[in-house]
Amino acid sequence: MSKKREDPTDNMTGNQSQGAVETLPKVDIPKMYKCILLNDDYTPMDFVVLVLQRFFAKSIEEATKIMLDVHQKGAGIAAVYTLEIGEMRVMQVNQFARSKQHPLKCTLEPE
Ligand code: TYC
Repeated sequence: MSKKREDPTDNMTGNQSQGAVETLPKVDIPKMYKCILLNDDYTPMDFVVLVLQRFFAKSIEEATKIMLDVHQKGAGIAAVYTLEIGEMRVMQVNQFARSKQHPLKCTLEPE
């Protein structure tokens, strides 16, 4: 079994009036994953901005900033999600790029 993490800010109600008992937190925080966009020499900048807007719900300003950052640094974080959502976004982006014959690649990385 994997080790579960817990939210220390949760469960802070109901047990503090007597001052003596501090219960353990109850709620697990899911492990999070970064959707990483990789730079390449061929995918048009406009297409990367469109991908960030369509699949990662970014505004045009945010999307442009992230795209330029990836263009300059080689890679960058598009968004952070739980495993299931992250896997789905990565597949959607790679499939969309492939369908338009762009080499853009998105990968998933544990946070
Ligand atoms: N480097 C690409 C160009 O000059 C633009 C680009 C940006 C491609 C970000 C991929 O993830 C990427 N057209």
